[in-house]
Amino acid sequence: MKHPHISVVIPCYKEAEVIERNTLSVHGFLSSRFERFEIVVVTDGSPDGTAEVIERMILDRPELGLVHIRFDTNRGKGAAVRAGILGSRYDPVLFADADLTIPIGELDEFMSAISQSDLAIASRLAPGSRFEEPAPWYRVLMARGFHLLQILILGNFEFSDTQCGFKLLRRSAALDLFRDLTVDRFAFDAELLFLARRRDYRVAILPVTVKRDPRNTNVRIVRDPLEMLFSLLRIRWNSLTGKYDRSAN
Ligand SMILES: Nc1nc2c(ncn2[C@@H]2O[C@H](COP(=O)(O)OP(=O)(O)O)[C@@H](O)[C@H]2O)c(=O)[nH]1
Ligand SMILES: [Mg+2]
Repeated sequence: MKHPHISVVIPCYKEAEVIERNTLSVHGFLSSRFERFEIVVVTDGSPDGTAEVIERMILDRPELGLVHIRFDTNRGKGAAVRAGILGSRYDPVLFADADLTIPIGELDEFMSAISQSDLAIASRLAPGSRFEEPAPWYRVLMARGFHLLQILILGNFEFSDTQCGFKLLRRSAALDLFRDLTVDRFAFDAELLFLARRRDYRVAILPVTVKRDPRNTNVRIVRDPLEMLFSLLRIRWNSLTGKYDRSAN
């Protein structure tokens, strides 16, 4: 039996080469598992024509029902995912990286997990995760370093891999959390999980298969870690100054 519905948000920056193929494969998978679904692609001024590829797909293949949220200038992955989630329709909501380094087939396990939790997040460090090819040593170092900073600054002992781009959320939790997120770039996942824990959401951590990523990353190895450190400090500051307290509604 098929699941009733889902929204899938895909942030895209410099993905012109892979986005058509990958969107089609996500579409094929969702068609086999869900009665209704939408794929929300969010672009923000990629210099390689990513947005134009999506626009052409929408014209050539209207039956795919792609939704394109398009910004003209770069805002960052966090801002893109936030816009996609807040602009989506269905419950639950998945956000997934455009390069499909976590294959969309993993969603089956996540759908089972979400029946018992509010968020189901992929962790490359969870027992049972498999790498098709080992990650480069400097990325492993960056990931470990980022977790250490999160322990020190946010007291996050629980989530060792906050950054994996494959997270499924119940719609109510997604709206409640994303409405209050402030980080526009890569550290938004750390803010999401910090807030999820603070608000006592149930988070399932799932192992995944990690595919080889054949192309270059958007992560810059000096600038982004620095920027992410400042984001963590800002999250701590926001928390101390009551910015994450729920507004009365
Ligand atoms: N819209 C948008 N998407 C982004 C941005 N930066 C990264 N992404 C997307 O976020 C996902 C992860 O980025 P990627 O470069 O693959 O990072 P990595 O997998 O950690 O090396 C991919 O789908 C990217 O296209 C951005 O500034 N804007
Ligand atoms: Mg990637």
